[in-house]
Amino acid sequence: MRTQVAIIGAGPAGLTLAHLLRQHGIASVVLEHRDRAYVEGRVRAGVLEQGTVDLLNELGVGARMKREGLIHHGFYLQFEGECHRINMHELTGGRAITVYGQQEVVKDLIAARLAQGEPIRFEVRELSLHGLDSDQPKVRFLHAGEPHELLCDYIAGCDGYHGVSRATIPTSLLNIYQKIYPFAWLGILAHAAPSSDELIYAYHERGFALQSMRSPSVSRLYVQCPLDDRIEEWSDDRIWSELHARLDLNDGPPINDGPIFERGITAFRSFVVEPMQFGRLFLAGDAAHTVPPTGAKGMNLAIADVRVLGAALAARYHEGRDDQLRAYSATCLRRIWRAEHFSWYMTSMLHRFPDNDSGFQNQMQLSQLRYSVTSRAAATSLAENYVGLSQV
Ligand code: RFL
Ligand code: PHB
Repeated sequence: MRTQVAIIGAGPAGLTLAHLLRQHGIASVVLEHRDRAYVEGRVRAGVLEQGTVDLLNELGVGARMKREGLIHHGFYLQFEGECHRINMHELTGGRAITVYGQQEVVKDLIAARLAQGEPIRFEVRELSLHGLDSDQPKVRFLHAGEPHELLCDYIAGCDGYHGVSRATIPTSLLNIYQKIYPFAWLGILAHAAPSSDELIYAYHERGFALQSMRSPSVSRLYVQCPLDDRIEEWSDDRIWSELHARLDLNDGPPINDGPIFERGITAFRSFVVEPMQFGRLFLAGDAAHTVPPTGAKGMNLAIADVRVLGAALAARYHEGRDDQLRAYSATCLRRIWRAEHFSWYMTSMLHRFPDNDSGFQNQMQLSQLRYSVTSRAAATSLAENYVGLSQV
């Protein structure tokens, strides 16, 4: 078997890259460890930056997103018993975000790829990468129990934080930066109408909480919880009472309860690997970097990486130039470090830190929150990072 670009992983990064390459007439094969239903059912991100929405539309996969996605022009910061709106639209010259579930994006990308008759191999096993520093790299894997070898020119490692691509690069060649946070998020999906038409990020003495949504009848809600909590320790009653305690205000509508149909606990990690390339292997998305979800940047960064990679590969195949491929890592890392900072900053401002004995940290957070909602300069900085910067 031979292709031009072997893509490891059918998450947002790998699938978007496959569509970008096809647009440039470049052949690729997507190899995915899980089955289709698992990949399409994995509940994660919900906030798409304008740049992500524009790219999905350019690729011709945006029709359902246009119909079902919710366009938000602002979000709320809630603290000290009051809710304050950050008017992103006004502060950023008309930009907005779209609330549309990551698994819906993934479903749309898979359906369009299969309708084009292009290959995605699900349920590949024991995948390994070879000859990365030669000009004929290969991918070996098992599919339906049979061994296969895929020859290619380049490999895109889009296999997420736990994938094999990054692990194949000799660690002595990589700089790794990381920060672990001392808390997690418990996230749910519930059949309940969101009580607010925009997202609410709440700083509360019991811990952070977030009200987001997937549709006018489905709420996506998160509460900060201890790092080692297990999901079985959280009954439905406990989840709702914690959400009410942190999100309800005296003078506003309480959040709406409803049947919970999805729940999970997510640990927080800031992680960057540098460079994002080894020979003919290019890393993209969570394979190369992760952010805590507070800034809603992970999927947007994954898609921003493959936009750069797709253009660099097109320049290589159609103009014989490899300058963009050589600059790939440095180009992406500018945006990645900006998003790392913003995600760390939002996380630090909005959560309760367990080792906060003196209360000094709380005072810093409250002061920063008050500044964010009273100074136009501070609000603009927050808003332009949240909607996504076009220049980094
Ligand atoms: P993914 O989505 O992890 O996809 C990687 C794919 O590779 C497959 N794979 C392999 N395939 C073959 N062989 C192997 N050896 C393989 N190992 C793994 C996996 O099965 C998988 O299908 O990575 P990608 O494409 O880089 O996308 C990254 C995003 O998924 C991630 O950054 C976001 O979900 C982060 N995130 C958010 N991002 C946003 O932009 N906005 C948000 O609002 C947002 N909220 C969130 C989030 C992540 C969360 N969790 C659960 C981590 C909220 C949460 C709760
Ligand atoms: C979500 O809707 O899942 C979501 C929204 C905002 C975030 C993180 C997750 O910051």
